[in-house]
Amino acid sequence: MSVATTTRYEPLLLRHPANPILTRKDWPYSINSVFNAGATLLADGSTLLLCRVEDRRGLSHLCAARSRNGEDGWQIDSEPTLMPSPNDYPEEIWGIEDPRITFVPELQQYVVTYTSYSRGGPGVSLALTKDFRTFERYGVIMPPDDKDTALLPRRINGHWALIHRPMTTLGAHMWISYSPDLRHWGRHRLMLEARRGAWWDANKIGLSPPPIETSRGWLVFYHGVRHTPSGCLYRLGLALFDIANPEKCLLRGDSWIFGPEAEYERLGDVDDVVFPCGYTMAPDGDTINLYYGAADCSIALARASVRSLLNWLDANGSCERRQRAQD
Ligand code: BMA
Repeated sequence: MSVATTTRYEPLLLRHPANPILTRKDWPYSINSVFNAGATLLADGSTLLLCRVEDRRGLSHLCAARSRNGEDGWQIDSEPTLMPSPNDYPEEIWGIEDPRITFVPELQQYVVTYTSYSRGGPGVSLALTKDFRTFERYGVIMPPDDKDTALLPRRINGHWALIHRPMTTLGAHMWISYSPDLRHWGRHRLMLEARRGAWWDANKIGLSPPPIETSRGWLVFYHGVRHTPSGCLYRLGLALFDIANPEKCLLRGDSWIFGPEAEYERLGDVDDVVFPCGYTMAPDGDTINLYYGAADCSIALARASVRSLLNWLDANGSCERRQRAQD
């Protein structure tokens, strides 16, 4: 049985020495903070981050930053790239947050899913773009309370598949839903449950970046939220899902693989948060750049090898059925 006591601690994610790579000081206009960015490679090989920017009222919008190497030399849009539009989309009255980007070859467009925040709580909105300059908004696709979403890059059995995290009386678990047209969603299935009790991922989990397609299945980073007397602790875990049937969990690690340790992760507007919303894949097909919000204040970068992540899951993961039995 794989238990944490027999798990050798290996740093699977390596922090970039220049972290944090983007802070409010880099911004061309006055903001409070920048964090939780979606990420993608553009056609010319450069990296685009769609950053969550919180203004000095406390409301968030999205702003694009582009870099040739994904590490430095960021060109940041001189004004917000996607602002909340509460007149047309009242669900955005308190801002838009935490985007995830999926390039969809069938549509030849990027699909951005993001949190729209209003009196009803956080909901899920979707927009399409070709260039991150103009967007076609589909509006709210999952009503509140729901967040932490990403679209899979291709249809599964003829339907689009969306991972999301509705809050229900059962708790905050990851679900997957299907759609013929990206607007109408159904066939909702529970995908991964938060554990209970003392576990690091008890009670509340959510998808982090979009799933990574590998030869072994969909590799998923998810965040777990531990409630402590001094606040919440956001850490990252790993799971693997069947490629043809993504609601089927093949492996799930017991321990977290990344948590707040560096000062910029431990101290900020919200202490002790690492919150990735995007990754890019290097030309070697194995190295990923994981972009994460640190303490709701800045954007940081960590590198990982997909092969090492899968090896770690083989050594430290177990199947979902056994997880539930342990609960
Ligand atoms: C989550 C989201 C994230 C945020 C985190 C810590 O619920 O709102 O945007 O980074 O809390 O505050």
